[in-house]
Amino acid sequence: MSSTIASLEAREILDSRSRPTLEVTLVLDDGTRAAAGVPSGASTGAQEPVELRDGDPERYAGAGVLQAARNVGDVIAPELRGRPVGRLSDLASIDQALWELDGTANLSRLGANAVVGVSMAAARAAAAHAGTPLWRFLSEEYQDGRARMPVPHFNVVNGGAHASNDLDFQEFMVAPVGAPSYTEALRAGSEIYGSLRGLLRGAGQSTGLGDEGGFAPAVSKPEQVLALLVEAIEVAGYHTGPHGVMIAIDPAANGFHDSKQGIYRVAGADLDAAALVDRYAQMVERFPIWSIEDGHAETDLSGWSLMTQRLGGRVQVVGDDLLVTNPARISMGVRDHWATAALIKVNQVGTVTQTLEALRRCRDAGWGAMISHRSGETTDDFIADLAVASGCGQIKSGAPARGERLAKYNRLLAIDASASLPFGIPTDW
Ligand code: 2PG
Ligand code: MG
Repeated sequence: MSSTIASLEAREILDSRSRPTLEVTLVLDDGTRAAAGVPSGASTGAQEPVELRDGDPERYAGAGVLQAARNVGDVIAPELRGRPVGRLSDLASIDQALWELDGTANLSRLGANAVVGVSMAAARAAAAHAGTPLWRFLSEEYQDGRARMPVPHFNVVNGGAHASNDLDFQEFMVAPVGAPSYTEALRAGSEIYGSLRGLLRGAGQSTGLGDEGGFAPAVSKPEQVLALLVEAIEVAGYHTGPHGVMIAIDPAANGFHDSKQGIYRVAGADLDAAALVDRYAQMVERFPIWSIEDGHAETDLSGWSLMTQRLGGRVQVVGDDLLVTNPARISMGVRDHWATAALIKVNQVGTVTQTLEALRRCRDAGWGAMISHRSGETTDDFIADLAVASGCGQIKSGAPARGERLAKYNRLLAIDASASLPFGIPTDW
């Protein structure tokens, strides 16, 4: 049933922001070969495991990953060689061994970038060895056949840490929740992206792009962007609402939170946590927003609770930097009502096994979950299969533009064409 690991190595490649990252290659004894490209975030949570960077100012301004690559070949490979790969239980043992080998609480010795690349490559090798698509492998062995096509959340306007404009909020996404299929949802995203480009051009605005392929116009008020999105949706021939296209935002509030003064600075206004909730409430009233991620800073737990209490019945309240895909933090969040959903990023917790556990905790708690890319990406499409396998019904992978974003959306197209799966955000998963 299982094969065993014959070789494992990593090379330094570049990500979509022109920063070094890793490509890990794993070969099994039966000749199966699998690779993984490691993503990298810009707006990271303080509790995320740590990427290992060389710090050599002579190379890539210190961002090289040669040491992390050596750790894969010289430290991890000798430990994992000969280990079975073929079932999810094998992957769990490999992931456990990676943590033990690292020995720190945040993967800082081997590097979270090294560890996550090995874990993803091992999962892929297992599926390839079994002769089954990755989504089916993860879904059948672990998620008891709940596979479904996710609603894509297209980040069409970028701000915050992902663009050099004056927008404090990081992401403005359109989500064709009412589309008849994933394939039609992708078409809607592309057409809306096109109409938005036309509107920006018409207004004499820049159509330059941010890190995730969305436009980065010179506007500062989030409400201006939301109005623009509604117009773009309508110009493209769609309607807003639960049977059409909804909006999701990721303010990424760590980025505009002044922790010393306990205030948030939004488009020149100083707001305390409660006033920020009021501002979100007005936005939800005026615009078809269904999901708000990182509406407060990760340290502002009372802000989170207030938000969930006031708006949790109307919109999905998603924790990203707050929860960092960490099963233990998700359980804390469930217990203390910090949010109603978690963003799920494999490299934010370190291994595929823990990611699956994080998803399980969300599901068991009646929470939502959204699978996510990082702002620094490669053409690796792992998260597309993960989203389908989990059955959570939600994914964000940036704009419907640029190769590293489209790799995921196009992989989902291929899955949609090859299998007859339900589409949409499930009420119960
Ligand atoms: C986020 C992510 C992805 P980053 O905040 O949700 O969009 O950004 O990868 O920079 O953390
Ligand atoms: Mg986020």
